[in-house]
Amino acid sequence: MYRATSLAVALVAGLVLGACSPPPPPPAPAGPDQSYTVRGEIARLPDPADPQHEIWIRHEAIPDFATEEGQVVGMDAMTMPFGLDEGVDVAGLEVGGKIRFTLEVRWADRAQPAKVVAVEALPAETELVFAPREPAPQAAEPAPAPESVPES
Ligand SMILES: [Cu+2]
Repeated sequence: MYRATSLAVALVAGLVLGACSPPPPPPAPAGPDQSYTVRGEIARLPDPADPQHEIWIRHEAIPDFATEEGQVVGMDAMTMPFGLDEGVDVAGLEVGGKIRFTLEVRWADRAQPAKVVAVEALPAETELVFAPREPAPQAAEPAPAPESVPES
């Protein structure tokens, strides 16, 4: 009888302890491989008909931009499309507007590895610098414009 009782006590204690222990944490959402804070100017707002939900931004250089292998190669200033996270409200944004944005890179997302996850409007008088990330080495000819999209 003593045995049975102690077993019951142990079981109850186990249940109580079990009830008090915190539930296992949910699997952590996978963080980005890299995250950058970049400034730029909106070149084109997302087209509601575009399933890719892309925003075009003329961005300043990103000197610490790294490849999938983690090699820092930098990115010059250019105009290019980025995926725009569904949670970002574009209501207050306009083409030509100056912004600071958070760019998250997830290389596993082959279709759209670089996504803008936050956008903050900057004052119109903000002076942005659309120069290459480093001064070009002494060149005989002027370097071509860094933009990937010619500006008209
Ligand atoms: Cu770029």
